[in-house]
Amino acid sequence: MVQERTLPAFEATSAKISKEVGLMLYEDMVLGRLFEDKCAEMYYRGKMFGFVHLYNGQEAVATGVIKALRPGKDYVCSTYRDHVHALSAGVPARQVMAELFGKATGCSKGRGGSMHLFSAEHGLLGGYAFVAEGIPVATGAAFQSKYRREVMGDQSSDLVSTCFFGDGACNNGQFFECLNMAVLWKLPMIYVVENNKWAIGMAHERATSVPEIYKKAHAFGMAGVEVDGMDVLAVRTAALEAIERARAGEGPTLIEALTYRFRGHSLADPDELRSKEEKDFWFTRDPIKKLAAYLIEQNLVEQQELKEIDQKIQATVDEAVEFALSSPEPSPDDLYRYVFAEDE
Ligand SMILES: Cc1ncc(C[n+]2csc(CCOP(=O)(O)OP(=O)(O)O)c2C)c(N)n1
Repeated sequence: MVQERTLPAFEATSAKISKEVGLMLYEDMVLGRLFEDKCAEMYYRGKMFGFVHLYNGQEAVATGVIKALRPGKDYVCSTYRDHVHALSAGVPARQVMAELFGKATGCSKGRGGSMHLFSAEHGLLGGYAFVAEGIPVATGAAFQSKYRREVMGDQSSDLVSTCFFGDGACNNGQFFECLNMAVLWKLPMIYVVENNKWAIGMAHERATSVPEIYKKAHAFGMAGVEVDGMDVLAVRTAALEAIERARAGEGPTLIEALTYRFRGHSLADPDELRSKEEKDFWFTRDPIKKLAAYLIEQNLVEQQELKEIDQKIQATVDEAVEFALSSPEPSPDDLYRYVFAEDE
């Protein structure tokens, strides 16, 4: 096991969250967790096809960043590990589940599946199967946002673009090219590296010359911060600062969130390469338990309220499965629909 990085210090009370915000963050993380636990069950029951990559353990990153954005306006761009980003962006659980089942009622009309969730309505620019593929897409979205305001005079164009990707993506050329352009043009862009220490079976330190990814931002003159990716309040605080910077026209930020996936790379991965010692270490940092403990300790909520949220979310997830199961398959007559943008 590689020596764990020392987490940056963060005082939770400095986030000054209200009960309402605390419960909103808790609910969103529980939705991500329970939704994906159900995905695993459905995958092994043969309801989903192809690869399915779960996000269990990393929920504080999606929730901390996306719930700080303006829902349905700002952009969210993901990878093949995209279910929870879609849920945090507001895509209804039933539409995400139906997409995983390949049904016509899915958010990508059953054409995308697990790795290609998309929703224009929710600002979700897509899940992408190629490593680092979303980085130029999100950077382009940030460029058009700025271009509309500054060149076309649309003052209402102040959208911020966020892009989530893994540590493995940071050794890809697109990452460096986009960082350069984003700083050069001061784009309203937030790059969120979810450093979960592994790229399938490749340990980050074995493949990377400077393992502290946030430092690479500094080479471009970009703000780069590291954050405890298992602490939703720390992530939210870093995200709010980055969003403010982006909207003020002061350019992009790179946030490196130190996190961990609780399951194998995909549901087809027996997860034999990571040591038990390492996994046990990270299980104790479960972001949902951490937030629950904080909310109770601060007397913001009672255990019973959290339990009721858990039950409500479980019902939402169960309903999503019912919806997906009873939804129709895409019709062969529609094979050529949605190929061009003007097709509705
Ligand atoms: C361009 C490209 N090369 C290789 C792959 C095969 N591949 C799929 S996932 C993955 C690991 C990526 O790891 P990371 O970026 O750290 O993200 P994580 O899976 O940890 O979320 C690789 C190499 C791919 N999908 N795309």
